[in-house]
Amino acid sequence: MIRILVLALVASCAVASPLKRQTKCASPTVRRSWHDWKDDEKKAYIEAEQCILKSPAKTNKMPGAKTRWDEFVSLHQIHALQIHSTGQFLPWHRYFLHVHEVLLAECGYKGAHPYWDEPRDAGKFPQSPVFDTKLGFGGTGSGTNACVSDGPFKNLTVNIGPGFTTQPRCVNRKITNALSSLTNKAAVDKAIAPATYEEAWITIYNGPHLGGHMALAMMNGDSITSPGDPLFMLHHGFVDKMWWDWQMKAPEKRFSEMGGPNAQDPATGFLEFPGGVEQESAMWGKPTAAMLAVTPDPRSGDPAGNVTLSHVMTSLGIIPDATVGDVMDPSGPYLCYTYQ
Ligand SMILES: *[C@@H]1O[C@H](CO)[C@@H](O)[C@H](O)[C@H]1NC(C)=O
Ligand SMILES: *[C@@H]1O[C@H](CO)[C@@H](O)[C@H](O)[C@H]1NC(C)=O
Ligand SMILES: [Cu+2]
Repeated sequence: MIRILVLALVASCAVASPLKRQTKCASPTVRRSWHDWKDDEKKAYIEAEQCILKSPAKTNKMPGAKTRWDEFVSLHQIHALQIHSTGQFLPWHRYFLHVHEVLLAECGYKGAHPYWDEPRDAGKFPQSPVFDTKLGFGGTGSGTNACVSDGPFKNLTVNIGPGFTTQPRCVNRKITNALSSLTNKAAVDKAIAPATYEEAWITIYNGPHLGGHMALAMMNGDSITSPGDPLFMLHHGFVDKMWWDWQMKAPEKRFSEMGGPNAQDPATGFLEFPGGVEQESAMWGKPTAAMLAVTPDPRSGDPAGNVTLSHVMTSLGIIPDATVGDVMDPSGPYLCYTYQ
């Protein structure tokens, strides 16, 4: 039933969406590491990001969102307690990057989504081309708020966060190179070693995913609104690639293997923090009534407490909803990309 509703929604939205839902993936786009991009490719991507940051909000559903970028960050804020430390972690962030692809397309961008092959720079993050001030994201922030003060994203305002608040603040980050080895090849190999999805989402989550977040402290390392920093998209491109690399070790099985809880266990909350949901809320507050009013049921589409392929993911109207099944194989008709 849900499936039929989703398909109907897709059909009705197909004309408005810049990326139409296809029935076949004939020529997948290729996601490459930022290291391997040509200058003009980097320039086109950065300009599209700047465009999203400056475009006015469109859906008017996200509390506190003033720009298109804010709406995107708000989507993550609203879902924060069901997409971290849960089985939804990998499929939801894969869908989230697809929402980002659509926003890039709205700004005229025609290239592929990037990722950052972090193992190449582990142990020497500050030297990475990712932090270039012209063809990158600028470096570590400066001043008391660690505002990014060089490069294409200096002096830009994000209205979503910190935590569950909506207060204007600068794009900020703080690089701690000593932590960057947490994303090295040995760490990645370990993260993608487990035999089952139920183990692998946890080793990816706790391993290089958290390691990169700690080494970069994007938006004050805020678990709720870190996508405010455009660099998040390169880091999560890398996280998505780790899932893909794990899947590609046994594609016939792993493009349909799903599991893990669909909501945080209130007693545990975020795996990376002590205490449960209630105690952790001291760090970032609680979702406001306006946020709760648009927060989907974490079980949507699942028969019980674990994530299944029929789990429905929503972007609250930015793009049509999709199921976890839709995003399992990136080179399938819904996403149509591959990694190099
Ligand atoms: C930074 O942004 C503020 C507010 O948008 C603006 O008034 C100011 O001129 C900008 N500063 C620089 C150096 O661009
Ligand atoms: C969720 O998955 C775990 C691990 O396989 C299992 O033990 C548990 O019974 C499942 N819970 C539900 C409600 O299906
Ligand atoms: Cu996230």
